[in-house]
Amino acid sequence: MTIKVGIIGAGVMGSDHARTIAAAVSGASVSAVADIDAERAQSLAADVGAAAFNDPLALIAASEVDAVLVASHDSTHTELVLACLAAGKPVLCEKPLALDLDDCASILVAEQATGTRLVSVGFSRRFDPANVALKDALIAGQIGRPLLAHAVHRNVSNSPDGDSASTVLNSAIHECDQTPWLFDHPVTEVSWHAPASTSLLPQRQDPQLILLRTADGALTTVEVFVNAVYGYDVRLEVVGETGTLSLGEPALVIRNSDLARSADYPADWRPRYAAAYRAEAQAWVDSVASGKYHPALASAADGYRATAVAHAVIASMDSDGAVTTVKYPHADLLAAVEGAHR
Ligand code: ISE
Repeated sequence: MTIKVGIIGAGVMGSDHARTIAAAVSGASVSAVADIDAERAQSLAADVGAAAFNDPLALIAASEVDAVLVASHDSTHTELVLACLAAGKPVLCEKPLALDLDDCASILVAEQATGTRLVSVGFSRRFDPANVALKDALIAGQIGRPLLAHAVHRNVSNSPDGDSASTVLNSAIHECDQTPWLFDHPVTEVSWHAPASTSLLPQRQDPQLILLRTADGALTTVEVFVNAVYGYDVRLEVVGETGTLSLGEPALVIRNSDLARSADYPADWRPRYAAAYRAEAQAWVDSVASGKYHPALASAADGYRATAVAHAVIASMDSDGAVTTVKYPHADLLAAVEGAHR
């Protein structure tokens, strides 16, 4: 059985996912590509042997599409995920699930109405081999009880037209998901802080420092710096009662030459997370084929929670860094959805 995947969005991530699924995921093919830019859709579709669509809703409805991967602009996610649910088709939506909490809730309601679990969210770090090994070591008790973590998230340059809130909703959203995933406790309280800001990205605060407290009391510091220039650099260290765990440096080659020791950084996230994207797509395709939700995939409820944390961070940003409680206003809905899927 081959799952025919339709990809919406032929930009950086849509193209990467399409090529990964076409070349490296078993049991799947890319049957359709849609983009508002017809040429871009045509060119990616030709590369992966798919049909090109201009209208994403037509792609969702198409008989040659069994499952949909949404990698279009963040602001389009809600409408497209809801259309997939209305069509009864499984959907893997890039993060964030939606920019607004009510939109996330409307997705949860629509998914609940289908009586099955059709929505997955592209929190790919859950599939990164290093992140997974770190979490396994934590669960195995290798450093005792975790007390705090330091996360660093630096891009070379990213969405130059975005504002400070978009840094949180588009980039730090990874740590908004990674932190509760790692500690297995929800984020309860946050604060946002502004160091001196780079002159290279004048319309937004860059870098930002975010503190996330989880219900177990652990505190995570997150530096998110979207115009760090020198390389794509993501780090994580967890400090426990008896030791620390950190991600290894991702460089595969260390160069010794000219009296120097050096290694290359990737220019963006694609090389750093290639294995994670492949494993995530494989898990998703397997879950679609088997009709059984893969436990490592982030669910719509996970997507909801990450957006809730991001909004608390933005509320702190808007109130000079005040410590802000994270609100999960649709708690009953979350409980109902998760209870039904247990
Ligand atoms: C991008 O969408 C990603 O998912 C990357 O992992 C992240 O580093 C980047 O900041 C986001 O814009």
